[in-house]
Amino acid sequence: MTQIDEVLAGNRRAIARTITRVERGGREAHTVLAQLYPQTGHAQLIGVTGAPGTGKSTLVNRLAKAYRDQDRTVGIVAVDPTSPFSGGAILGDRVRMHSLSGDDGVFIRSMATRGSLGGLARTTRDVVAVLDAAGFDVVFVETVGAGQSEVEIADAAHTTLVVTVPGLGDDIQAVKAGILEIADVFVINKADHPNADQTVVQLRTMLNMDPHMGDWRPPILKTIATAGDGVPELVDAIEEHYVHLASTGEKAQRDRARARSEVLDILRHTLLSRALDGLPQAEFERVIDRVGEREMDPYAAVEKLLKQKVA
Ligand SMILES: Nc1nc2c(ncn2[C@@H]2O[C@H](COP(=O)(O)OP(=O)(O)OP(=O)(O)O)[C@@H](O)[C@H]2O)c(=O)[nH]1
Ligand SMILES: [Mg+2]
Repeated sequence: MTQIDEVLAGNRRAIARTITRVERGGREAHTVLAQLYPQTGHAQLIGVTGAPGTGKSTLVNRLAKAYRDQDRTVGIVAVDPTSPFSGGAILGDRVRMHSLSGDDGVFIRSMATRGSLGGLARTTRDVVAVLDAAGFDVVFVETVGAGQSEVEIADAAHTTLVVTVPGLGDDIQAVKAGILEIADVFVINKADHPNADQTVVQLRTMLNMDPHMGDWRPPILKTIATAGDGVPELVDAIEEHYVHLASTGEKAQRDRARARSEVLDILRHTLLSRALDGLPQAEFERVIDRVGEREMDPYAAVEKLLKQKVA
């Protein structure tokens, strides 16, 4: 059996090794993906994003258990996490009885490689593709909602959960980061803290003012991830959104949009690396210096670099 066959058969060691190969990027990663890609497209992809410490991992642990209770297998990709996945250990006893660790139906992978070769969003998608091909029914991608790549990652999901906590500050930040637009479901976690209801009202007001709202109105749900409160309702909301996507044809649209942005993304990286390939670093730095000194404008610099490349 080749390693690819073993991945398709769900062999955990093969999956782990293949993810490592994919993360390294380059030609070898491309070969792996070429073989796996035809087998992807079956997993339900759920993005979970939000400010640091809002309880995303705790929530994903809970959601994963809920899906396991439905006999669905779960892959989890945590991008650049500051707090590790517990595998269920920090959760209550009731849950610990069937914690995630040791469950063959769950595969957890943390990606600490910020600024990886092909870009974080690129690598994350490839890792998700491995888990998809390996047959996991549901794949969660947890990202700290801050920058463009996080938005891109969330964009690649069927359903994106935006997690906030009670308090106005975070909500304003969420809006600033452009995260409001990507939310299919809002989660106000840590609803055991005061002002949760107030936050719901504030968020609803903001949503009602949003002119871009389509025919899906993102629900706002309160959860206490540590206790599991609100998690069944959250699962229902995710499933409702997934059914909505399928029944309105939006799923096909999103899948196509995802294919387009993937191809454009790879094209961009490929063109850039071709343009820089074989160009001496010193030469590149010299041009940058001249732009810095205002001896050359940045457009002229690019023309010069491209010409040097041809010469
Ligand atoms: N009071 C309370 N604490 C919570 C709740 N959910 C999570 N926490 C706690 O908040 C802390 C952060 O939780 P994580 O799940 O690691 O949060 P995260 O968003 O994944 O954090 P990063 O990955 O570091 O951005 C932990 O100490 C959790 O136990 C909740 O509903 N209520
Ligand atoms: Mg986390």
